[in-house]
Amino acid sequence: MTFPKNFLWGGATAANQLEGAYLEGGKGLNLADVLPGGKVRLNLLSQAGFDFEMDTEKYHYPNHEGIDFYHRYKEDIALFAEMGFKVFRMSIAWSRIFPNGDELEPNEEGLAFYDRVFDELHKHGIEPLVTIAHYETPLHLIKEYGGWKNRKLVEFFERYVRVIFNRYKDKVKYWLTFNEINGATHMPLFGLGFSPTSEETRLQESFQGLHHQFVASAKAVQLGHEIIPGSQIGCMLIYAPVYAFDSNPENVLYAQQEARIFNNFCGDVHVRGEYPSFINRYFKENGIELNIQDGDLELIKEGTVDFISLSYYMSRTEKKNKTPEEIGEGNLIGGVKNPYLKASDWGWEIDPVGLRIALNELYGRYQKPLMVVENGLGAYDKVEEDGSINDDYRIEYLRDHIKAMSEAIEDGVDLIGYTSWGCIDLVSASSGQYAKRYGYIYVDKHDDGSGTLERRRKKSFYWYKDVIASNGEKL
Ligand code: BGP
Repeated sequence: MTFPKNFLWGGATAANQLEGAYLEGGKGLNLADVLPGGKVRLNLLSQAGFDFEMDTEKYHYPNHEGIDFYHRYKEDIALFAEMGFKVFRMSIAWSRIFPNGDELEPNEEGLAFYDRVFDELHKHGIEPLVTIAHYETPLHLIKEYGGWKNRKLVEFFERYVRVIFNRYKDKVKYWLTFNEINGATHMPLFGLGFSPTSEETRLQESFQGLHHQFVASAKAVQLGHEIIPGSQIGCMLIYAPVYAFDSNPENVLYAQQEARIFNNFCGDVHVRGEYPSFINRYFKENGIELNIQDGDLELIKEGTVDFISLSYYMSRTEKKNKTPEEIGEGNLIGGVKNPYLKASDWGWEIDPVGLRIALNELYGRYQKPLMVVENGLGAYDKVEEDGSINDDYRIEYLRDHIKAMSEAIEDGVDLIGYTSWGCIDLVSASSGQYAKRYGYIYVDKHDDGSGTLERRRKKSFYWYKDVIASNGEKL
């Protein structure tokens, strides 16, 4: 295997999915706090007009407790260190720093919490990689301002970013602006913090929201470079190579068009610093008109990212005229079933070769360093009578994807790190379940609310430790 000497091996999480303590330390409510758990979440997420009130009689809200990382971070970080992590991807919950999002002064208790976490990481020689916005827009900004549809959020975000850069300038070098920014048109609620007014307005509202995030991201890159010399600020894309279902040129063209909108558009703006030419026709055909203010395009040009990070879970196979029956079940971004691929228990198609393709596409397009900051298998785990968890399926999945990364490096791709998703079991974002587990570390917590929250090392824990120790040689 070929991994560079200082390759950043580690794991990834997000505040709302593991911290819990949702009302402690002066934290305000955020989007994740009002998303019910269980399969109902996915349906609610994709419908227009989502109701942001909590109904605790009817639903439960797993993100309120998460896996209680807020109180157990020392134990968890010690386990990451035992595996040999070089880097730990986490997010800062905006509403811990600005409980409502629009205050002038930050919440000291929230700031102090992340100081403790970063100090603990450094104590173990682990570099933090921080996502600034990971599906956790403060609820007040959603209810009062309509989320990222509203230009005001650029200003609030800038204030938040300035505060955290100044506070953590000696502790955090690697930053990511918006998690999976390009997923926004599919699920605006997650990334943009609003539910579309109607199906008809979804695209218009989402692209306007994206424009605000591009401006905010560029501003963050500029501020980061100013406040933290030597900082590395990246974008974050959910990347799914798009295959044509067959060699019918109509399908090939369609696959290419879908890939441009989904995979390339946001990357082009973040990395090249300009709206790509292909988007004009798409905007025209879909009746999208952006409100772009003076200076926005210049700012976007000046605030391009230092590296590109991506989540990779699956590829997507496309056909121009697909029937509803052909649409792959569980594939979040549409597409038809690929006859060559098996799927996870949640219907996500497993395709390690697709990761090699993704890395080559991205590096070929931008020639910027890449980091895979999410990848993994959500699966049901079983605790044996002797307490062991033999997750060979997860090891196999990760091994195949790590091999694919090694091949991409051989192909010439500049890949600098890998943080697999959910290195410790946590609440699933799309399904709101504990049962969908990704971790090397098992957490005794279940969807009916039961469980001691005790941590246990799975078989994959020992496997990943060896992978890191051998710099990817021992798979
Ligand atoms: C990504 C998100 C993560 C995460 C992961 C796995 O889209 O950035 O927050 O949860 O997917 O998805 P899920 O939890 O739905 O299985």
